[in-house]
Amino acid sequence: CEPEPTFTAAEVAAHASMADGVWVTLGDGVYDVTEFVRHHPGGDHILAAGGGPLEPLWAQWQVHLTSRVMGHLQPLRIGRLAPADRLSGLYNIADPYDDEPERDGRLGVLGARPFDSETAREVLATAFWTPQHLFYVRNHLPAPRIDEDEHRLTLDWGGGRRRSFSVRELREELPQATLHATLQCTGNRCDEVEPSAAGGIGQIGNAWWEGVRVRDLLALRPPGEGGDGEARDGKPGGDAAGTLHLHATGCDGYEVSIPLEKVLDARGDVLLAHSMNGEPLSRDHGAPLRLLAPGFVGARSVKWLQHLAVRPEESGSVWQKRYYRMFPPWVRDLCDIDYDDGDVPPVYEFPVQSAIVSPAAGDVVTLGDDGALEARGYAVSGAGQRIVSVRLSTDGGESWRNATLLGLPPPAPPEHGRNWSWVLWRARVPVPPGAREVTLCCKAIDSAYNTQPERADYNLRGYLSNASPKVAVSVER
Ligand code: MTE
Ligand code: MO
Repeated sequence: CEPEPTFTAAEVAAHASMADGVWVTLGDGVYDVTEFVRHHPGGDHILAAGGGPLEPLWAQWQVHLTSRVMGHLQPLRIGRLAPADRLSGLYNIADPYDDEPERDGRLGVLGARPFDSETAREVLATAFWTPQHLFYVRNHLPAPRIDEDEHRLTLDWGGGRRRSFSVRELREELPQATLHATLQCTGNRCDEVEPSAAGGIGQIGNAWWEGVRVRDLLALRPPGEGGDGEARDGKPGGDAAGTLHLHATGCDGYEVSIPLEKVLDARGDVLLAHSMNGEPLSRDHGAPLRLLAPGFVGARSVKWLQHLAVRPEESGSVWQKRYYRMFPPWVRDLCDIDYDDGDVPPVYEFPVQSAIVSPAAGDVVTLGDDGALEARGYAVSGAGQRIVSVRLSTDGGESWRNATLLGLPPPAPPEHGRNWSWVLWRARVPVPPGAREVTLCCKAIDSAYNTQPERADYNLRGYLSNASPKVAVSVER
């Protein structure tokens, strides 16, 4: 076989744009990734590494760059890097995770780098407002540290209309709104659908958020030339379905989009939040600014918000295109997914959800004199409906008992369709006489009479896992 051509670091460095071609190195290999960059949703990040080593990117994105990516890279190898240049550029890679925030030891850690955790179990069914330091944290990348005096949020309406805002302006000069809303990760309870996934019932929390309504910000549109988000010839812009999208980008590089409709809807309640439960946002929860799209999966509520843009298509980011889409049950391997297929739509709203927080599976419970056990948990509608009832059964659904709903009434009851907070609930559930083992199950029902499925269909990432919860316990009398 032919000897591989050898390239110097300088030759590689001359290929750092789409015009000149995009070359990168990894170890001793030189790769021409021009076409990959053109077609891959994460291509921009690789383009940024163009003309140089891929290792720093690798260090930062370790979870996303797996052996599968290596598989994509191998066929693109065009030669080897000159031995003298092999370590240049690598010697001073800083550990991107060496400046993570301090975290409360009571968070249930699911992943360390990036940090992924569950709300502290002890507050899950007892605190209506989840304290910020005990509220689950889900990061995809290192947590950025932002100087809020310097930070500016840019808003791009399309068509060259742009404006930027300082954090102080957003906090002090624009009308403020308060939002009561549950935030829930797309993967809450994922282990019940895909047992290999790290998860439990704690990727959820509830808080009151303060900030500026994004629709109020959008209303400040400066004059401009028209453009993407613009009505043309009386026809609205937008994708095939005429939908416009709001792209949201965080300082960590994370980006997703949401349909603009949700933001423009006066009842959509999308907030640009700067505080949580009356405290400024902590670093882990997105300081100084984050998006809060209530009723939508947590993934849409972009933290460390840096840029908002109205566009006629969905964001092309990996998180928009490859994650947070609902894979059909027959897809068993990530390699089998055709992301452009209509069978893989993005996930926005969260369906009706509930969980039994106590007892936990495997607990030995002592019955009271009434022959009943005490259960506690949470329930939330997702679509903004009110939870009207949470029912529990210990006999496989033959008989049901209503739980007492412990929702903290806000100063004014939320309007129809704008109930974004969870309710906590408590119930005493009778146990069949003589039973030594019982399976407790529950089911939440919202004001539109949506409820939870008996069983969830399989999906590869365990997303939107909301089947009627079941907890098996032993009974002591
Ligand atoms: N925003 C940025 N910039 N980076 C992220 O990694 N994670 C998302 C979302 N916003 C994320 C982000 C996901 S998947 C979830 S579930 C929520 O933030 C979690 O918010 P929290 O960490 O404040 O609980
Ligand atoms: Mo998430």
